[in-house]
Amino acid sequence: MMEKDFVYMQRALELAELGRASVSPNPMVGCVIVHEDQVIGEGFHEYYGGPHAEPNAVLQVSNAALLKESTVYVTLEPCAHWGKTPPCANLLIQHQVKKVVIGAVDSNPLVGGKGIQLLREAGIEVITGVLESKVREQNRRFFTYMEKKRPYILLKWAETADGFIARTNYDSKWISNPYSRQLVHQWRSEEDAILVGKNTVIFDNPSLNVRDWVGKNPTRIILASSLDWNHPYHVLDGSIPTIIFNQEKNGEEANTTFIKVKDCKDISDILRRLQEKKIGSILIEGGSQLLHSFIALDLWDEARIFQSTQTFGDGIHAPKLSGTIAQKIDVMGDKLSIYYNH
Ligand code: AOF
Ligand code: ZN
Repeated sequence: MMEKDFVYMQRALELAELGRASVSPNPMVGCVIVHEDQVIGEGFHEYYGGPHAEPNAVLQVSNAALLKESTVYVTLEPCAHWGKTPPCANLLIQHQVKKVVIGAVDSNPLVGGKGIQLLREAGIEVITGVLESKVREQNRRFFTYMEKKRPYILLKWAETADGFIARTNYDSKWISNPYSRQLVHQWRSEEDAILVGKNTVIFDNPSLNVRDWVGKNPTRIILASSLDWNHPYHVLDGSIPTIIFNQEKNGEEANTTFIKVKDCKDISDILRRLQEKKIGSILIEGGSQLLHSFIALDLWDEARIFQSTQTFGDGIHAPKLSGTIAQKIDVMGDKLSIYYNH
C-alpha cells in the first residue's frame, strides 16, 4: 500500500459522505479515478435507487481511453449483481481499468467478495482494506443492517445528575437543556425511523417530528399492545408516515399503518419486520421500560445519553449500560456521552 492510496481513499470517503442523507438503507460510497497522479473522475452514490459511485465517476472522465491506465479508488467493493443498476464490476472490466483499490468488502450477500473475484478474473489488480475501519465506521448502519439483519439501533435518553430518567409520576420534562433538545431534532433527521413505546405516547404525547432543525422527518414507529386509538395523540395525527405495532388491529389509514403482532414485547420479530420494510436505522427515544428491554436483549449499537446538572432526588431510574465510550461532549452544561456497543 502506498501513501497516495490513503490520500485518494480519504477523498473517496469525503465524496461518499455527500450521500449521507439520501442513500439509506444503501451504503454511502465514493469513487475517485486517478491517471498518472491526476484525478480524472469523481463520483458518489447520490440517492437510494440511483446510479452507484463508479458509473458516476466514469461519466466524468472525458477521455475514456485513459481508463486503461488508471486506478479506481472506491470505498466499497464494486457490486456484482444486477440490482437497480448493472454491476459496477462489469463496468470497470469493460473499460479494462488497470487497478482497483477498495476500502471494505461489501457485506451484501448478493455481492460479498464476488465483485473482487470478477475483477481479478478479468486480470485487474485489486487491493483491499485501505482505510477499511473508516469505511465501516462511516457505513456502520449499512453493515449492521446487512450483517445482523436488523436496523442499526441508537438509544437516546436524558438523565438527571442523580440518575433519574423521569419523576415518579413519569413526568420527564425537561431534564436536558434546549440546546441538547435541538441536537436531538438533528439526530431525528439523520435516521430512518424513531421508535417509542406506549407509556411515552400516553405520558408525553410527543409529536416525534423534526421542528428545531431543517431536515426530513423519520418514520414514526410505535409499540403499543393496545391504546385508545380515537384519542387525539399527536402520533396518530397522520402528519408523518407512522407504523403502529399493536395486538388489536391491522389496517391503513392516512399515513398510518397498523400492524397486528402476537406480542409487542417480541422485539426481534419487530426488528425483522422493520428490516423487511428497508428501515436502516432507528432512534429509540423511550420510555425507560423499552430502553431497558433493548439493553437487556443486547439489541443496541449506539447510545447517546445526556446528563443534566439538575437532581430529582427520587423517580424512575435511568437504564445502565456498558459499552465503549466513543465521545464525551459538553452541550452548554449538559454532559453528552456517546457509547458504542462493542
Ligand atoms: C457499488 N457502488 O455506489 C453502491 C453499492 O439496489 P441497488 O441496485 O442500488 O444495489 C444496492 C446494493 O449495492 C447495496 O446493498 C450494496 O451492496 C451495493 N452498493 N455498490 O458498487 C455503490 N452504493
Ligand atoms: Zn454498483
